[in-house]
Amino acid sequence: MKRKTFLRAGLATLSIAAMAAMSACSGGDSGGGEAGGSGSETIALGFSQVGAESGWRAANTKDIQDTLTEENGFKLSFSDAQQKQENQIQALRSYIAQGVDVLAFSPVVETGWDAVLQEAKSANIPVILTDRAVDTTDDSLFASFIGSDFVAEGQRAGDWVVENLGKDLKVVELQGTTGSAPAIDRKEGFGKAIEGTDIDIIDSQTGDFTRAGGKQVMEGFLNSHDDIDLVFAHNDDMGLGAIEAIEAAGKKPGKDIKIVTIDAVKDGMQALVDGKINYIVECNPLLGEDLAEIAKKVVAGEAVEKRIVVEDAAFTQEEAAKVLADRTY
Ligand code: GYE
Repeated sequence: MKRKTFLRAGLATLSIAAMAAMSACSGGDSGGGEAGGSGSETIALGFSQVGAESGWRAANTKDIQDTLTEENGFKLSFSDAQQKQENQIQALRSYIAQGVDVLAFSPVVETGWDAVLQEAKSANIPVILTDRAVDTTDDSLFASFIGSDFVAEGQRAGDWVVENLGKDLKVVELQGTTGSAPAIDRKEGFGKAIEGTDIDIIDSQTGDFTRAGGKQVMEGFLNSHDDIDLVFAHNDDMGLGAIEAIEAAGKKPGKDIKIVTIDAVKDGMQALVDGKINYIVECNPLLGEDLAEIAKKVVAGEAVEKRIVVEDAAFTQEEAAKVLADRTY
């Protein structure tokens, strides 16, 4: 996949990973099969997914399931938490009880993970975070975090607005899930970009990263404000919901009200090409390959990068038209 920068290697990771490697080799609890050609044991990996809230999430799930296969040396247990933290904690606890070799999850919100992460650590099961960060003071509770820089994504969206749409605008913001890393960070990044301009966020509410949520919140915004210049949506799906609301109100999305979103999934890119969205910052959902690589390393007791930042692109309407046909998700 498109590459990234490696920030720092975690020393704490090595000790957890080394213990995990020992238990993976000695225990018969990992499925026991030989990974094709490599001669190593199959790795039992328990993955707790956020949910199925967006096109991005569907692409992310498919990529993880297509990559962590038996041929690739994995026995994947996968569960969908329906955007509820308690479901994720329950799934992680059940994987710990099963004695998987490694845990991976995309945390729905940032806080509240210390207890379950501590339980994983006590069971010598390393944890890999994918996509979203956790807010913890103890870095030894996870081995590695693979995902995009969400602050940079928000800032890139804001920079484009400042440079291309002018410095005096009234903006409504469709936020992602309250308390989630992408919602917190994209808001912060966009805020930085518009600092010192007359671009004002006149209203901001969560649409929970869903199309239905985006539509509903946008209907409310349109009822209470008649001077909206721009919608900043934290993902494509909420932007697509906003398009429906704007059209239903008899206005033209992309013209009467401009729209900037983040993700660049196929439906979003199509709306960009159709002129209904004005700019999209990409968030790459294809994290499976990195997850497989890091999981193999931690289970083998090798040191891994503590933070892997996935690289993202960004698209104008003209740029989207050139790549749309080749977009696989
Ligand atoms: O942007 C959104 C999804 O965490 C980066 O979650 C992910 C976000 C993505 O629901 O579409």
